[in-house]
Amino acid sequence: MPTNNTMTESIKPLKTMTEWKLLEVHHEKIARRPLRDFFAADPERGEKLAIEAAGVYFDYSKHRVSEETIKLLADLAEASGLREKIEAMFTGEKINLTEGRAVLHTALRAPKNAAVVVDGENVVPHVHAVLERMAAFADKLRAAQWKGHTGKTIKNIVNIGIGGSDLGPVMAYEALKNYSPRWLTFRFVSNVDGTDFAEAVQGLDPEETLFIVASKTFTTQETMANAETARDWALKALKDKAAIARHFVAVSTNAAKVEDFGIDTANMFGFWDWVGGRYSMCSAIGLSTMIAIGPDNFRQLLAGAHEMDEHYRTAPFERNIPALMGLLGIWYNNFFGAQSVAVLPYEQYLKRFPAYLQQLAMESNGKRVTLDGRPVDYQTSQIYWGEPGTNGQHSFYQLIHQGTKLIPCDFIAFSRPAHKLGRHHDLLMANVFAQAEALAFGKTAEELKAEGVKDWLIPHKTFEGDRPSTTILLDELTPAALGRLVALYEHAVFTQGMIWQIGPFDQWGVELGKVLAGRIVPELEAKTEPDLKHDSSTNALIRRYRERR
Ligand code: G6Q
Repeated sequence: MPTNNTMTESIKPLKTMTEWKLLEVHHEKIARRPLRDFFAADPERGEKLAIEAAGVYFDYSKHRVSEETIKLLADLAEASGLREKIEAMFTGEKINLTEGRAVLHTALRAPKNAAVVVDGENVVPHVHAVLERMAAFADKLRAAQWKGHTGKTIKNIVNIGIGGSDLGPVMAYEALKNYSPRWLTFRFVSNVDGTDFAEAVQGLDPEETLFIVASKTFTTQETMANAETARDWALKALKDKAAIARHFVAVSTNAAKVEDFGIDTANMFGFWDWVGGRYSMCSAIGLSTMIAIGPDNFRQLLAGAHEMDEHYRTAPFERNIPALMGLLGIWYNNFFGAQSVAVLPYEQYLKRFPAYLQQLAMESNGKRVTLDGRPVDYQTSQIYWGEPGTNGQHSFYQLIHQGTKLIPCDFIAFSRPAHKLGRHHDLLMANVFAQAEALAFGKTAEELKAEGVKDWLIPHKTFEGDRPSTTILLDELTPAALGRLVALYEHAVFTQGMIWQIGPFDQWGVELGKVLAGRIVPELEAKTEPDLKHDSSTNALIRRYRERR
């Protein structure tokens, strides 16, 4: 294991830390105190337990916490070396220990005059050089000046990528669709299931279609299969290999593989090993986003993220939005035993935000050993899930209100609508405020009785309340606002990983399945009956598939 690293400096096992034990004692004391009580005791709680920074209003007053809880959580963060670890990340220390890499998604949105040194080199000028090349390319496309092989204007952009090379770009495109010129069509292909490709190119004219092959490694099975199918699809119509140069560009760190595929490296946009897949939407992986919203708006997105980065790096933990978001997650996950977090955007354009967040949080913190290899004796990442409001209210909210599970919620909303349409926005916002209110304060048997509800119905109609939630309010869903939100969650995830003493930047857990699939492919494709050596279940499934396909 690497030594002399801020990540491995002698930190005591989490549960033996004084700060942890104090939180356990404190939890015993306040866990059963109703939120109604907290609010009655302090008429200003709703304003006191809220932070406004980096363009985000973060109301955490409807959490089962006192000011002392926040202090104790902040103490835990300090004692865990979070301050030093944030600095280590921002300054390019190789904190991704198991892969020996720096972790510098923050450098992707650093201003031009900043300096972040990795292996003796300032990476910021490289970041800006790529951004400028991306901008020149995006401008050309947006000005209808990028022509296909037969001279027709490119109107369709198909991004091929998976995981980190897909979820961020899809989410950002959907979130900021309203900023894109509608004569350009954007589609995204990720799944190796042929349905994904077939549907993505439905109705598209190959002469007007450009593929972005987005893959950090340029070896990912799904992406390469889709890219090859795309090449066949394009060449079938264009009938000339020279067409590839006008219809394919690549985003990758692997120039050799890009060249092997047949893409001119002049049409390749690079990034670096210090950008993790799920942290890459601010890098060239965001090329589709930049084409959709334009270079200036893309820079706004980066500026918004940078604003949140600076807030995270400098604000004291008790007033630090990402740190608090992470710590509140720990409070419920590790002290109340809550297993999940519901992310509920009251903005239809954020419909893919929960899916994006699932990878960010669960691939980062879904780990069972500490950085120095000890099995953890506490819970790590929560399960993230969610759907936009108000739709979810007519489906799974029942369980959050009256079920047996404790599910802390993140409500995300905007003061100004993307579309001013009659009363729609007031109705939407009334719902988000009402849900947080209902979850927190519920409805008591006495209140129901006073309303004349029959005795036998009272248990069914009672809402216990004390369901915690955060309300995250921004002014408007702009590119900058999206950047702020993304950085907020990235840093909340980092905060938790650091407290849990795990490594948030690797993903060894996705490897085994890939290796096994690689072994099974030739067994499925074999002309003669293969000699299967799996367990009896896998053998039988393979045989049945071969017989019936
Ligand atoms: C993300 C993961 C993973 C990765 C994909 C795609 O953090 O590493 O989701 O982004 O496996 O990888 P490539 O970009 O190399 O194709």
